[in-house]
Amino acid sequence: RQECQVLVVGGGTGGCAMAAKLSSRLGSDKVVVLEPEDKHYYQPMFTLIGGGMKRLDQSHRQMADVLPKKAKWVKEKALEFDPDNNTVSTSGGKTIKYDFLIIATGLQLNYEKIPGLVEALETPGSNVCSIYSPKYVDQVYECLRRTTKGNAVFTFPNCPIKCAGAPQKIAYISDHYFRKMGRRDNVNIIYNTSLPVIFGVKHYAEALMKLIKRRNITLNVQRNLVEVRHGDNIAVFEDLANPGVHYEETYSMLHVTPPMSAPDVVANCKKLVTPTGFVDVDQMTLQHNKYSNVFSIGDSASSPNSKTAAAAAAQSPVVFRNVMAAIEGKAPTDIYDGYSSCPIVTGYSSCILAEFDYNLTPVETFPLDQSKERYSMFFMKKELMPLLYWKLMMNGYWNGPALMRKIFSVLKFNKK
Ligand code: FAD
Ligand code: UQ1
Repeated sequence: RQECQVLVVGGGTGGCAMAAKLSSRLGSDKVVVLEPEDKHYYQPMFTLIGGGMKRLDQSHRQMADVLPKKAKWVKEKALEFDPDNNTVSTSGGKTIKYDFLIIATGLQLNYEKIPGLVEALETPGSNVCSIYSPKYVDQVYECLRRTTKGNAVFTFPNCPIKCAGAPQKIAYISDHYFRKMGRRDNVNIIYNTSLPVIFGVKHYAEALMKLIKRRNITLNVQRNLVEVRHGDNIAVFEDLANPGVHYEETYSMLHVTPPMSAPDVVANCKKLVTPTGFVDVDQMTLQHNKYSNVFSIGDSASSPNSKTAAAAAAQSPVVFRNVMAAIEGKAPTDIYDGYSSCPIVTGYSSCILAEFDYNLTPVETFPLDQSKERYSMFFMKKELMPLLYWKLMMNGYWNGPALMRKIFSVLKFNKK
């Protein structure tokens, strides 16, 4: 049995940022981080690894070096939450009692939900790949290199996912790759999405539709991958507008974005979650709707923002101030506006930087039209963001770009 003031479950993007902020304020050994993994991955780099622009070993650090020294790391998994008794039981047989709990367990990748997919991904020399897992991301560039003709098919599942732009980023990078290699005339690029539109924010969707047309990419909406027949190189899709109607697509290369959900241990704790399995928080304060000493940050929270590291960054000062208020016995007052951001990499030197809030209204940081493809935004995504992540965000110093945006607007660089 162990006790702590604040227990952070999950030492990924949101959990590590919260542990850094809170342990710095509260002092040594007040904060416990429960996290079973040895490595902390900077997942936004996976898209670039898929395109051969970065290596997998550049995307991770040792968890011990990333988690704050002032917090105590318990290298175990949360197995059961008991919010009525303020305890979490762990895979090592511990029961940790907390005053305040922050759930930052991210999303679970459910590759096994698509029949045939795991077998296809795990066949040596497979032409099926996925940027979403460190286990499969290296296969993406290998697939690109091997594909000389036929259909390169890209999928987007029928559920909320992290970085909803990533499934199309890898399609655009692939398009650019095949053009550079002089193979594009022989390779069809097919982007099959379960969504009814290419992107949820109209301002960027319009720019992306033009790009798709100009680059001759086939877009099929409301198509959900339901099976992979690896031996025949066939992917089976369901037409979500006509349930039960299936299409078979022959592929030379298949890039899969898997179904995702909150981790089972979280989703199974019915007291803590909404019917869809996400931690039931107030979308403004990120405090639990029933248990006032419980908060959630990042992908496992029920707040209806687009799930990204950028969103977790913008949530982090809100959760920090609201937890501090709760510790002082006060009601939470800080509010998260739903900010999220998605650098939509469109090739080997260009990027559209989408930024928006709960209303799906663009909230742009820079004094230029971010819906245009730009090298500056690509450089920021590829070279600056990793530094910002490791040096600032993981040490609790990055609260998202709101301050930067205000400075640009005070300097009258704003567009309006
Ligand atoms: P994570 O960072 O995933 O961390 C969750 C942690 O919880 C993990 O360390 C895990 O081991 C731990 N955990 C899980 N279950 C348990 C348990 N039972 N007990 C204890 N610990 C547990 N975001 C952007 O802002 N910009 C981008 O360009 C971008 N691109 C992306 C591209 C790809 C391919 C991917 C996969 C993601 C991308 N993201 C991007 C999204 C971003 O990485 C996530 O939104 C972010 O990491 C979410 O943070 P989190 O803390 O909620 O979860
Ligand atoms: C961001 O804050 C963030 O989290 C650290 C990302 O993930 C790596 C991003 O991709 C982006 C774009 C932001 C937002 C930052 C700026 C400067 C617009």
